[in-house]
Amino acid sequence: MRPAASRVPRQPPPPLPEDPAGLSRAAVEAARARGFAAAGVLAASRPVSFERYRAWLEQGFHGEMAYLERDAAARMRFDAILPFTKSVLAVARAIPGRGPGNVAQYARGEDYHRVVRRHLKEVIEDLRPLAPPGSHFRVCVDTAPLLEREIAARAGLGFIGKNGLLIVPGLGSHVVLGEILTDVALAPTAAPADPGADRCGSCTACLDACPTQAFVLPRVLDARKCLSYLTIEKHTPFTAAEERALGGRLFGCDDCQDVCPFNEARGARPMGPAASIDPGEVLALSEEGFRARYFGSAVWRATPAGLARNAAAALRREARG
Ligand code: B12
Ligand code: SF4
Ligand code: SF4
Repeated sequence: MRPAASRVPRQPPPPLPEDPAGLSRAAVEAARARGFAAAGVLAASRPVSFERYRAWLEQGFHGEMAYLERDAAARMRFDAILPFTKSVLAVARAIPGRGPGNVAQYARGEDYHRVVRRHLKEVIEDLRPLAPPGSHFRVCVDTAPLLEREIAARAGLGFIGKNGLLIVPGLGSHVVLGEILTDVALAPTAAPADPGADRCGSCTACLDACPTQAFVLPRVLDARKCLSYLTIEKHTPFTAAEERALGGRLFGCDDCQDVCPFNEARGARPMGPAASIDPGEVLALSEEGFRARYFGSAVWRATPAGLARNAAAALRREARG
């Protein structure tokens, strides 16, 4: 496959802004005003966790997620996504709903990719009149070849817990991440002295609670064992052991977050909309029915066949009692 960079037109970079610090503050304020719980600016530089990423792939921990291997090298340089990238505005958005259910909390309600993208585009519209003429911006949410948790940690949004997730102090890990890449040189916001610092102390609750013991080490996940991977990203049939481990889940898993003490400030997040999918209804859905029901929801990613496989496994579990 051709590198993504060769498909991106190389426009000339814009002139330097007159007030990089003021523009950076405006970017963070705009993100806050558009509902992001945390925001920060990072100067675009080589990622520090790329070697870790490559080692993870070499172990085969990514399983069937071939796209992570295919576009691995693009994660080395932001220019593969936006030519002359100088700065990144990193944001975290709280997941609105909580409560039990067979669908992970981030996937309830409108697809977060759409929500984050929409609000980041509004942030760009807020910034454009303040930025030098000829500035370029690019919104990314989850699917671009970026190491999003590293970016968020280095931009000062929070730290990475032993469950591998970005934890925003005072809010917890139930956040989704997004970025605006720009060729404007914004002043970086205060960065943590050590973005990889361990703030979990002696706690190991997430590692102990994982139903499949998917963590090889703190922060190192064998995704092939993770129920989120099995229900969403794996497309081949389940083995008997995998099916047993699912425990009736239809989409994703929250166990390594539910036990985390940093998620205890729950007042910040109200109870959310319907949290469970009826497996019997899923099996009755045609492809058209799946589209009508799940287009615009994160559940769409599971595909009709994948969700039906998960539903059939949940029904077999119910039948076993
Ligand atoms: C592939 C993927 C998965 C895979 C693999 C998960 C994994 N841990 O890598 C599967 C399908 C299993 C998965 C599951 C989930 N995912 Co996911 N996933 C991704 C994706 C697309 C890529 C992740 C990746 O690159 N992994 C590769 C390996 C090497 O990562 P790693 O070993 O954890 O190391 C990284 C960090 O820990 C960090 N890091 C580690 N050490 C250090 C040290 C320093 C100094 C620094 C700076 C950084 C750093 O940098 C590394 C590279 O980024 C990202 C989006 C993105 N583009 O980044 C979302 C993302 C990580 N997922 C997300 C979510 C919400 C989930 C789930 C919670 C969903 C659910 N409820 O079912 C679960 C959580 C499982 C878990 N505990 O990790 C969110 C996480 C938000 C957050 N608070 O951090 C992301 C960021 C998507 C988004 N835009 O919001 N996911
Ligand atoms: S999402 Fe579930 S299966 Fe995956 S690591 Fe966390 S607790 Fe384990
Ligand atoms: S459960 Fe404990 S070890 Fe895991 S991320 Fe939270 S504080 Fe860290």
